[in-house]
Amino acid sequence: MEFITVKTQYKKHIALINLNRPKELNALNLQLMTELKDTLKALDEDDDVRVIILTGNEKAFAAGADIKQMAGKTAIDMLNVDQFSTWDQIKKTKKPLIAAVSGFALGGGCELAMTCDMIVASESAKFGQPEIKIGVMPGAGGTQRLTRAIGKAKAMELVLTGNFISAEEALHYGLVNKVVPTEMYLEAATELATQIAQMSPVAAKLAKESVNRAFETHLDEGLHFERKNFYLTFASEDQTEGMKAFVEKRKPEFTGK
Ligand code: CO8
Repeated sequence: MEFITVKTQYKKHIALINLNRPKELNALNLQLMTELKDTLKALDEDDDVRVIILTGNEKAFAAGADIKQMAGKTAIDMLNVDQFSTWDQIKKTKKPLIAAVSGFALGGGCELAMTCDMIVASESAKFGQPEIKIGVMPGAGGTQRLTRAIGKAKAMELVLTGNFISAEEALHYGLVNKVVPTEMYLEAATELATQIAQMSPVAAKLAKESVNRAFETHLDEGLHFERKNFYLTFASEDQTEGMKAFVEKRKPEFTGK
């Protein structure tokens, strides 16, 4: 792979993916996105991996889709390339996916962070949807996920002005889970991942799916969906182990079965 690096066992049960086009501020070209999609699919199928962290570098998580690659394209070129099937596949990742963001998370970069389940940000992180400044608009979920995350007023402002918000503002608006000093953002994401990696992987997948359903359906259907997944956890050895361990006053040993 040319544009990402992967550590499958970065820490116990935790995989780390690094976007790695530093000179271009990790601009998301088609090849990078395909590499990312394939990697996430492989990690999703790897039983030793329970949580995935996606990060860039200190200066940039990703400064957006690759403008140079898109500059000469027509609408039909864009339609034929169908890059969004790649994004759709990334959205299907079943395991918890944490974005560790420092520096720029702009345009497609902000959209990619929002496609993850949680965002841990360094205090130098900057989020924005600046597509309007180059005559287009968000296309990989920015108008939808940003609006759901931070509300209509602020999302509209960011999408229509292209202004960036700081990590602290992103925290205030509920876009990110926490903000930490820049030298600690990966460590903080790893701490969060470590906590989740100790839980039942079966329950984590079903719970993630259920939380995401809250954004895709109305309440009754969401509650129904949640109930089915709750019942399903009782088909796992992890449920037996988790409850037995509680009764026996010991730490559970989850296996993902
Ligand atoms: N695409 C391609 N190259 C980029 C991008 C980008 N998005 N961002 C930065 N680069 C390149 C620069 O061209 C420059 O390259 P070179 O050294 O060859 O000139 C290098 O990265 C460093 O960038 P700068 O010199 O500009 O660095 P600064 O620190 O001065 O500025 C900024 C940093 C503010 C982030 C600035 O680079 C910038 O404004 N970048 C563009 C941000 C942007 O508009 N993003 C949105 C892109 S459109 C988009 O994401 C649409 C998503 C739609 C769906 C997704 C489909 C895949």
